[in-house]
This record gives sequence, C-alpha cells and structure tokens, in this order.
Amino acid sequence: MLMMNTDGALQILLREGGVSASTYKVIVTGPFNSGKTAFVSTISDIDVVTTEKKITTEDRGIKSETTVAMDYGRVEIDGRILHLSGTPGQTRFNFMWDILAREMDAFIVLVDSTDRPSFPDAAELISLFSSFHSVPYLVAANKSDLPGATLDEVRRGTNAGPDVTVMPCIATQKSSVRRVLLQVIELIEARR
Ligand SMILES: Nc1nc2c(ncn2[C@@H]2O[C@H](COP(=O)(O)OP(=O)(O)OP(=O)(O)O)[C@@H](O)[C@H]2O)c(=O)[nH]1
Ligand SMILES: [Mg+2]
Repeated sequence: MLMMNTDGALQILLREGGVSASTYKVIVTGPFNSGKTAFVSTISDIDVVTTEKKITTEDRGIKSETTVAMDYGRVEIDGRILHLSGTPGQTRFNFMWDILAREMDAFIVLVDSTDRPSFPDAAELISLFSSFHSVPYLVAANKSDLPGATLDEVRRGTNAGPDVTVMPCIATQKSSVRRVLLQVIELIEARR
C-alpha cells in the first residue's frame, strides 16, 4: 500500500499546480544589538518565537533584554518559504551558533551601521559561519535610517570582499527586510 504523509502530498500538489514550494533555512546573525530580533519579527507571517531575557551584564546600559537562544520566524516570499532563525548576539551564548547553522541554505550578517566598534565582531561572524558550511551570505548594513557609517565603511569594517553583497537595511521596516530576503533568495538560487 502506498502511504504518503500530508507534507508529501502538499509538495506534489504544489508542484503539479506549477507553484514552486522551495523552502530555505536562513540564519540571521550579527553582533549584539544589531537588530536581528527586529528583522525576524518585522517580516514573519507567524508569531515569532523569541527568547528575550533581562540583561545582567554591562550591556544592560544599551538595552534591557537580549536574545539568549534564538528567534524563529517564517515568511513566504515570491512562492518560497523561508525559515528565519535569529542568533543571540552576546558571545556568551555562542554555543547556540553552530546548532542554529545546521542545514542552513544562506546566512545574513546584520550590522548596526552606527556602531563602528561592532564591525570587527561582524567580520568574525562572517568567518565563523562561512566555516560551518559553504553557503551564500550577505551583509545587511542595518539602522540605515540613522545618521552613521556609509556602506563602504561597513564593507571595509566587516572585511567583506568585493564579491560580497553589502546592502542597506532598516530592520523595523517590512519593505526593507523583504528587499534583503529577495536578494538572499537570488543568491541561493544562483548556486543551484
Ligand atoms: N533606528 C533603528 N533602530 C533599529 C533598527 N533595527 C533594530 N533597531 C533597534 O535596535 C535595538 C536592538 O534591536 P534587537 O532586534 O533587539 O537587536 P538584536 O540584534 O536582536 O540584539 P541581541 O539579540 O541582544 O544581540 C532595538 O531597540 C531595536 O528597536 C533599525 O533598522 N533602525
Ligand atoms: Mg535578539
């Protein structure tokens, strides 16, 4: 007897209807306070799973809560389903990074463009996440609504090579997050 789970049936239905049901796992990483939770929350079609906890370290002067395990959201864009996992920014939670990076199709390094001292941390994250798996990535120069660094400065500060896409982003604005994710989809599909 042929058995099929509903997920399998749905995949066939979508394929036969000519609708692409590509599903990608995208990691949203970046230094502390760069806007990762905002990015995932702004675009997600479902209620985001967050793990915000009160900050107990010296970073508490910057904001009151930080991500301690992950953010999780899901969005459909142009017929693709994206699973978005935001990482914690504080390095004391770095044991989560490689767990979240398993089976990723791409990653985004979100950088607070106004926070120059964080640029070397972003450079380290690029090296680290590239070493987990060879997948496409881009640098999103976030908080571009605020006066601060230029895209060129973000590129230099994060050591992003000339082939790496560095694009402006406002994580609190849906159209901007969508633009970044469309670019990520393009990078993933260019590799296939
Ligand atoms: N002006 C502006 N503020 C932003 C933007 N994105 C995020 N923020 C603010 O930046 C602060 C940090 O945002 P979060 O989303 O908590 O940053 P995070 O990267 O998840 O932080 P951690 O998980 O603690 O590393 C919050 O006060 C956000 O409202 C943006 O594009 N523009
Ligand atoms: Mg967060």
